[in-house]
Amino acid sequence: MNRLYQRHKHRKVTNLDGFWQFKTDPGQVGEKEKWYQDFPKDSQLILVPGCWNNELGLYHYEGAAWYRREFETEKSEIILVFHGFYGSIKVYVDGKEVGSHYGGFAGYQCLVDGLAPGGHSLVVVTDNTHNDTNTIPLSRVDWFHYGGLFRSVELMELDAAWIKDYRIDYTLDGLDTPNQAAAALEINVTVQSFSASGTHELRVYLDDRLLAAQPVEFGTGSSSEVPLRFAGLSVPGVKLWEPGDPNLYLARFELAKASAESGIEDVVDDIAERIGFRAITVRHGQLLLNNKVIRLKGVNRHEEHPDWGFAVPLKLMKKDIDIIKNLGCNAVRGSHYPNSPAFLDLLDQEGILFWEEIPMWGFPEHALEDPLTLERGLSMHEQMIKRDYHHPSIIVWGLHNEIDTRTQAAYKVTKAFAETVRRLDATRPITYATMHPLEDTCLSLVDLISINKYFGWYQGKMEDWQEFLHTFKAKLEKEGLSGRPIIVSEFGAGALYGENTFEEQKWSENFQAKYLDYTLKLFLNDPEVVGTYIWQYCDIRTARELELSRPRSFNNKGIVDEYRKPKQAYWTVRKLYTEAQS
Ligand code: ADA
Repeated sequence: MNRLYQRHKHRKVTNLDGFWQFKTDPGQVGEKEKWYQDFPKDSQLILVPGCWNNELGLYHYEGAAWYRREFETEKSEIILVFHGFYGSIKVYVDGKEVGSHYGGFAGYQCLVDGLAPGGHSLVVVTDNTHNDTNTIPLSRVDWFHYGGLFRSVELMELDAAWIKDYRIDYTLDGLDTPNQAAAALEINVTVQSFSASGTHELRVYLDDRLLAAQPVEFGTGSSSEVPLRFAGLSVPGVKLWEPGDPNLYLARFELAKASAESGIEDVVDDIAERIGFRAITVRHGQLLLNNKVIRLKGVNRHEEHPDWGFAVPLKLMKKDIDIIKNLGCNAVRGSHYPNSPAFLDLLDQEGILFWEEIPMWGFPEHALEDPLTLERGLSMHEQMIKRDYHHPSIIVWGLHNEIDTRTQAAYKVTKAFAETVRRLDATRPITYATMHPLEDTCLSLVDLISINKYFGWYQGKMEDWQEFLHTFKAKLEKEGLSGRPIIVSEFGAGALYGENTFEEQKWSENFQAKYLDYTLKLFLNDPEVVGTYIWQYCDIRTARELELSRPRSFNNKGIVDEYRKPKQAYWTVRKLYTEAQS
């Protein structure tokens, strides 16, 4: 299940999940041998959504792999939606290439036109190969490069015209008086005609109440796009979205044509988007939600499970949220890539604050200097914001994680990212997670300052955190940045589930619990630290590059293990987070 509410009543959507033909292509011969026309006879069946590395015998496979199935359409214009894959994708319908895309965590929508009604063949090749210079992510990451179509695939059939794009913006007034908030909405919509002509109407509903409507004139002949703007739509008495009371509204767009003969209206297309009204601001060193100071009590979560890879089932997503809420958290960082749309819907429903970022992890200077890195990073930010802009749970965009922010190259990339993200979304603060806080040259570019550090694990002792925070704040002051709120975006220690010792030795549950008890208390008592994200929620598989420093080939810093069994630290953190004020 990909979304948790009905997005279309009129537009026909068919789920293409299930068994597809599948063949890996380690020798990269598929294109030459035209597998998109003649799929190899010796293919196997594989389940979509899924990651091929979870199939027997394919654990280590990294490279290209081909998928094939058939579909039926009644319409000539369709969209094939690939909700998630790792790396790149190329799509072929009836043996012809119809689209390609790089970066699969935010999905890909492939518009195909001119199809004859009836059955068609669909072939895709997706490739999770990485390098050390310009793939995002690079080869060296601290998670597993699971390949494949790991989220649902859908077929959407379009009528003579469709709602191509929309964006709902709002400002809020009266936040400080209980139940008196009023929203002023501005809505932009683009509709496109393939073969429609004559007068149509575009209507906007909010929870089934008609909010506004505008006529749309499509010219005759070739495909045309019409932009529409609805401004100054006021909604009094809105119920705000916040943790503990996550009120949601359903905005719905409908494109209709009045039929001259019968006078009856034909709905041509429709789409719904769930929104929440809330304001997130940074002021005087604090983070404010709906004008009230909020502390982020969070965990870092990888959307991963050893049996499913990134194809985490909805039931497990819900269980993760239950475990995280039970921990006393109000925040999750989606380390280190855009999460599944279903998980974001769950966060909206459950009132959890989310940090979303692109998978740009650990880039060294030479990779930051590569022009393709910048181009791909910018495009990934655009894809992520376009897909997820309306989720009220998302309160911050993360530009990147642990790149070499001591360098000029990082400054250039961060500045370009910051400008693009702010242009696309002026409503949310931005940040990135730095591993070089004391030498970082990019901090002035973002609204929130986020630190990843592991004193007492990789270096020094846990007590070094105190001295470090002191020195870091002095640096911020010297650079004129002392008003910026600080988040500790990663801190933690590894523990093997079941390992308990009298000694305080690394990899034991008791050491991890002690570590988090000490560090979390320190941060929760620091007025300049507005948020903490423990590294990490659950144990995860790691990439081959890091296996030797990671027992079991897992990153074991989870406070629950990979099967979500709690370690001792879970209860330590639960006590501290539950007692701390939000
Ligand atoms: C980094 C990184 C995480 C993880 C962590 C660790 O901070 O951002 O993805 O690798 O270190 O466990 O060392």
